[in-house]
Amino acid sequence: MIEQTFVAIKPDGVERALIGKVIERFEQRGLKIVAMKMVWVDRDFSKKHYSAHINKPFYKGLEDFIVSGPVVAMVIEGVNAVEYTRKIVGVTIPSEASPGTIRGDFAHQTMQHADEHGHAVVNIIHASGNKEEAKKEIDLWFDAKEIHSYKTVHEKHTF
Ligand code: FUP
Repeated sequence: MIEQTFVAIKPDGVERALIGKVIERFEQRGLKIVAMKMVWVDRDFSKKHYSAHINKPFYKGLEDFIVSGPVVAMVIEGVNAVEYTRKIVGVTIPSEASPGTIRGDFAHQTMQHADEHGHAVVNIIHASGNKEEAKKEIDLWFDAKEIHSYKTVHEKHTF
């Protein structure tokens, strides 16, 4: 099943100059980037994106973090793209993310450390958790005209 999912390289990933390395992880797996832009979101937008978390104790720190610098937003397309993208990203808390995943290779923070310092878990990247979230987030971040339909060289030459 060809799906589209939403990914954003968060301010820590952008500031650490990991944009290229993160994008490479998706490209090397054969997933296709069909939309991409750099956006510096404001607090209103953060509340829309993280609407499910607004009433949670960690929301304030999460909002402070996501508005602290620009993010690179993408729509990624491929077979089972929602699930594979989450696999490539790794679990939420870097200290628990497996080596080989983006969070497991480029971050190491624990939830306890973040809580003790009153800030969000800094984990490089966001990826939609399921198909419904992917649709909601793609619609929130991108206009339909910003999402492109094209064939990769593999599609052109092998099908
Ligand atoms: P994920 O789906 O992996 O992005 O994680 P969640 O939707 O559960 O959480 C959204 C963001 O909130 C995560 F990137 C990390 C952050 N968070 C905290 O900072 N503290 C918490 O206790 C839980 C989540």
